[in-house]
Amino acid sequence: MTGTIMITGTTSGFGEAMARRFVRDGWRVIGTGRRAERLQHLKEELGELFHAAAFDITDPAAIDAAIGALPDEFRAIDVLVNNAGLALGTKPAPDVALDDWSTMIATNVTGLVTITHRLLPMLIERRGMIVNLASIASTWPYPGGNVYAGTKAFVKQFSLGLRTDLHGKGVRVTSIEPGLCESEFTLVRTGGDKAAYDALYKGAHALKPEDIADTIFWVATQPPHVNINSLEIMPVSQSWAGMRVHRE
Ligand code: 8X3
Repeated sequence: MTGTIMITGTTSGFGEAMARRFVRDGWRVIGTGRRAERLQHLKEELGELFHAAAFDITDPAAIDAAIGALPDEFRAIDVLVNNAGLALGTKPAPDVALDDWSTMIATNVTGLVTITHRLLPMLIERRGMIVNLASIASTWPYPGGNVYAGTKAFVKQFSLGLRTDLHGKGVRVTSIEPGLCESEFTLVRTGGDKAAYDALYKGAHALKPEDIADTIFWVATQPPHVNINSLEIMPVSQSWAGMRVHRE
């Protein structure tokens, strides 16, 4: 089984690993992201099955232009993977700059919703599929998660809501909820602090982007009557913390 898949945010991490995974099995992949050179490198590596569509997910006109400019063989999209997203910082809410919150909402929520809305008619017509990258933070609060976790709770619930509204239309929708994974995501989150990055992953045997790419490949290649609603995935080393009580 193959088809055409659009994966947002393929310039690093999960998205880049997914582009490789799907091309390996003969899918046509439209990879998106802001960093055109990184997309160009992927294009050189992956060849004719990969189309680089450089745009900023927070710019609706750029989304429209990129979709309008797709080459003929990439125009019929079967699967949309909403992977583009970011976390900025792990400071407690009172210490976070409002701009950081706004940036996360613009990408993780507004950008995701905009491109989904744009492609929905085609995905319905083609009885296609939407895979949304949520997070363990969708469900489990942790200190410093604040707005990042809020955006991911939105993504999870939006996925379930979409699936409900698409009842009977043959469109599959999945929420993928990864935990600790070693990728550029954390370098962005720490503002490029390599020492904090190294400390977080030291001895943790975190998930790798390829683990998530393999999982999403499995989800997308289930028979058409099977819908994986949601999948939460952690490394073995990660689990839940207990409740806290503050005492006066
Ligand atoms: C982020 C997951 O475990 O790094 O979506 O907070 S975790």
